[in-house]
Amino acid sequence: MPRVADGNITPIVFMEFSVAGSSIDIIQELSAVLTPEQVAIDRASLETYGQDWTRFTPPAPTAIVFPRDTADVVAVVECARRCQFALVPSGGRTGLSGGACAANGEVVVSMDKINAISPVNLTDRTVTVGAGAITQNVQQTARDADLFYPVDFASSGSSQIGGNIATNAGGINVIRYGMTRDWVAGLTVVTGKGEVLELNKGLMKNNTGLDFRHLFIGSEGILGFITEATLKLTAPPKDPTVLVLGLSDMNAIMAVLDRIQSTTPLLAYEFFSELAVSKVADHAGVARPFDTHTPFYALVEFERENDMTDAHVFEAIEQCMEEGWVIDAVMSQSVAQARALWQLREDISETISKWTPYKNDISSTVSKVPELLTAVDDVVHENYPDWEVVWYGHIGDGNLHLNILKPEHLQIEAFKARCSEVSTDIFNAIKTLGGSVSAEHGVGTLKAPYLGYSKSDSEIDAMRAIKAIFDPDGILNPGKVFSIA
Ligand code: 2HG
Ligand code: ZN
Repeated sequence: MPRVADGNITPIVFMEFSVAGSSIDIIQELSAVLTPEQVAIDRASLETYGQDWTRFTPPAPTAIVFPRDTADVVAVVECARRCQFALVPSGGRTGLSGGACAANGEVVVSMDKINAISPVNLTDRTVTVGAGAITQNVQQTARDADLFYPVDFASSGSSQIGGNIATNAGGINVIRYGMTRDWVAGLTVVTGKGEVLELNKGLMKNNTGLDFRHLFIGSEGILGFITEATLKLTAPPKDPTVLVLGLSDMNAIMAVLDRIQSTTPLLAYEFFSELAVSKVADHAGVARPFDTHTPFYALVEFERENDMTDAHVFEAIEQCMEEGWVIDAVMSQSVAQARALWQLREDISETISKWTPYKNDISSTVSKVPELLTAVDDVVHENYPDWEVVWYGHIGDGNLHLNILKPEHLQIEAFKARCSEVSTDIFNAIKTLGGSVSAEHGVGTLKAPYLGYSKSDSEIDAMRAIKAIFDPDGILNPGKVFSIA
């Protein structure tokens, strides 16, 4: 059972877990502050809601609660403070860093029932949604109003807005539209003290000192629960068109990006390796873009802004072919074809999940990406020359996804142990280049031991002190972001 840390200001260290009362007391208390129907303790719910997509820690929550509104969340937080048990926020649980896992008897707070989507405000160009609203439903609501919510990724059919905000989700359009942070105009949050904060209230201009909205965005549930958000919307892109290019080598990836971007603003610039293509072709039935096999592929998406766009793009591709950077190319002629080409990229993560990959989600500035990729690839290949390494990612914004596939003969624990032997070499390479150990998936539990490779001691101390202000009893998502000492 979880015992939460004392209310010291800093540092907060979550050493061990036990609770003052028994789990039966906790369930009774929760059923009293909510209703018994809002508290689940059946095995299926505990297993489902006790983990995210990392599947690295066995789920072991005490109970799952389903608040219906902000007031319910306040009631749960007050109950947790009074009875001293820990809470784990839960959205669509599509996270890949273990941020929503409950492995130590915590109570999981699911946002599933706080999922209302208000009508779009056409004047403000915003939409206000409950934290549990599914990303795809929000995107559709915007589309129905001839507007666009541009944050998008493969898991948008099940991820929830609250989770996206709590992890500052990125995805495939960051090169053009930025991260989730750029689309949040207002937030309602419940802190670990049970206070309700209305942050920025949907305003476009609001220079009144510190903007706490940005503290809660990307805070991974360690400061409070996001219960509602007002999101900015924009005009949809005109006739998005997709190109898939077969590339000669890694250096060509950046050269091609520079050349195309010099005339045409891009909506997306993604890359993936030949091994990634062979996996989605062989195991997900996705059609190859063309017969030619090349070491790397780039997926380019652009909007047809005017009559000159196609001419500019064709000219760029021709030059890239003359330079020997592009070996083969295909361009979508319809929305359906564009979707089919996107599958080559978007189906990779799910397809390779059956090899329980060791994942890393890393970044550098865009210009340093080739150096980063070479340095990390060298570390991995020196140590595991025979292992399959699948590279892909949002290379146009500097974000690489490294997935090392588990060889069939190796047990999962042995595989994890072998991989963690190279983690420090990988993270040292990232640190040397001034990159990040978590580009878009968050820190959670998996990257917590490595936070120091991307943040200084002073920054981490300040983060702990800020947590202590909003969560003095340390009841919120213990063991996430900060390593357990
Ligand atoms: C993607 O870009 C996701 O497909 C998942 O961020 C990345 O599975 C991964 O490593
Ligand atoms: Zn990604």
